[in-house]
Amino acid sequence: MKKILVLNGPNLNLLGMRQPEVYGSTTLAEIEDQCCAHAKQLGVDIQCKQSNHEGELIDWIHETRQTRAAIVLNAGAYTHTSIAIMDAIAAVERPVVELHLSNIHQREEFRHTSYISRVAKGMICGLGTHGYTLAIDAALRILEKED
Ligand code: CA2
Repeated sequence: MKKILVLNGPNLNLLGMRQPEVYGSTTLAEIEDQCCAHAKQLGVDIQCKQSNHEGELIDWIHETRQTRAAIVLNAGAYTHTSIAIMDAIAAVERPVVELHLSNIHQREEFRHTSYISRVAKGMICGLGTHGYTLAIDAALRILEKED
């Protein structure tokens, strides 16, 4: 069974509780439930994790060398700042699908730059929570093509 890690970065634990006009009213727990239900339909084994800490996210990316085949990643604001996460992704050589709820290109200038995009296979943004299931589909397609 294909294995996919769905990884969420800083402040995404607040989804549904603050700024619903930007990020919607769905909570992270609800998104994770949707991801699990979708994965079950596809016959994919997924694990969902969230951290507010850059080092912890990096440790989990490293662990995919032993445990996961692909990563769906919403790195939150670390998208725009973290060379360390970019380096971790490059080091583990696992396919990454980058994901954002909002359309980062329609927002402030500082959100237009993504370090993750430099090492991701592709990126989905601006489609809200639907983006997560789309990203799982994309990750699975990439893994199937690798076989
Ligand atoms: O659109 C996305 O998914 C982002 O990755 C979300 C990040 C933002 O820094 C990126 O530029 C785009 C922010 C996540 C913060 O989530 C919150 C949720 C509720 C209340 C406050 C923040």
